[in-house]
Amino acid sequence: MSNDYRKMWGSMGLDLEAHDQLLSVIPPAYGEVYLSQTNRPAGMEYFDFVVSEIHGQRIQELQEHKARGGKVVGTFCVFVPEEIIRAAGGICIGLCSGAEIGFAEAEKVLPRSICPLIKSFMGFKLARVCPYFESCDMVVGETTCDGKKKAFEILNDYIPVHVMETPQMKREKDKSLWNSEVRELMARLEEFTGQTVTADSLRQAIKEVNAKRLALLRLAELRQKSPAPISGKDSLLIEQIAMYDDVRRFTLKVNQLCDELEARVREGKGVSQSGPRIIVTGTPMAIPNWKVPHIIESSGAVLVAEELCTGLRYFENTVPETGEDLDQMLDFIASRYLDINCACFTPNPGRLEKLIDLAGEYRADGVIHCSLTFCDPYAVEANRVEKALKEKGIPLLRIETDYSQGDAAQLNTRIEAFLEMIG
Ligand code: BJ8
Repeated sequence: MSNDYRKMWGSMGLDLEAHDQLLSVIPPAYGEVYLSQTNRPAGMEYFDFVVSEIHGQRIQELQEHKARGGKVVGTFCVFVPEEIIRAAGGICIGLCSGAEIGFAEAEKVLPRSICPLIKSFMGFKLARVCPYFESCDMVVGETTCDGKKKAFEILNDYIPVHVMETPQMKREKDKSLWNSEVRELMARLEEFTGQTVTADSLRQAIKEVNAKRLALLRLAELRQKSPAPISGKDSLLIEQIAMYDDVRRFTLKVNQLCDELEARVREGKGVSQSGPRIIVTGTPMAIPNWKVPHIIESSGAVLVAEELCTGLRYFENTVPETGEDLDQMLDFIASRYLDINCACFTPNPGRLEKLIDLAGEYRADGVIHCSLTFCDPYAVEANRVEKALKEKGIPLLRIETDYSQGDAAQLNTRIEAFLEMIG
């Protein structure tokens, strides 16, 4: 890191010793997974810098925003409308929850057998190791899966949590419920930040967040080319950084990278020419969870798309910019978010249709369904995914994993066998 941030971390109440441990694991892991890649686009330099400053520059920006009276709002799900947080003057941070550090603390308040993503967010808060979490003034949660919904009750003992009731189905009455939840969130944020959301502030926020999503979509679509001009690991990293970086700067950097990738496509340059093209689908892969993509690409395949919430589900839809007044904009926002194909919905045919379309558009040779251990919605829905893909003749491998490296060798063997099978 370019500066010494210890004073800042100390003033935020971080457990500096535990935090040192966390920071000491990132550079070697990043070096092995990312910096060892060859032929990377020059535009990745910005994203490497963001990781090198992971608890530095961006945290300083958040602290400066707070010093000016602004609020920072943490989220754990792509269902939380970031446009509204921005329009109310807040900064929205997708909290990562992708590492095991803090599990021992988390297990004091949670069962051991719970999804690692939930254990991770509780652990980060209780162990005071995440400066993003410590920068947050409130968290907006949701009632997507049972584990998260109940964990938010506990988290509320440590930080104010507003929970949005996300419907489990997509009928008209569910849409009405969601519309009212979106409006309630706006009222709660206005009260919390002291800023009224106006038609102008919301319109501006919609435009900025749309621009970010469109830049990510542009990047994704470039990966339909063969050879793909960028690795899946690099793309995933960018999708992970999208959750917390400054929106305008991030959008600019992704678009600059895409300009470079377009030139690579014209020159026929890219990653692996001959390896199988793989789509990964399932539960989110929060930073620094790169285990499965690293195994896939180290085995000679190229990851061409992520049907994940740290992937296409986050940016494939935008909010129409034609809303004439606040009310219509809120309706458009509600409807855009309800289109997300999370396995917490029943039934969830949109995800299956999307996967089949993606396999064609990205010329995928196979799909890897990857769910976190103890995640019932995705583990059960894997059956529907398998059935739908089988009917279309698309090969699928199902895996379940957590944040440890304990199963890496076994996953490696299974993934290599799958890749060999699909040729
Ligand atoms: S929209 S996928 S981000 S809920 S992995 S905590 S589901 S037990 S993360 Fe998710 Fe929103 Fe859906 Fe996306 Fe529960 Fe499963 Fe854990 Fe999960």
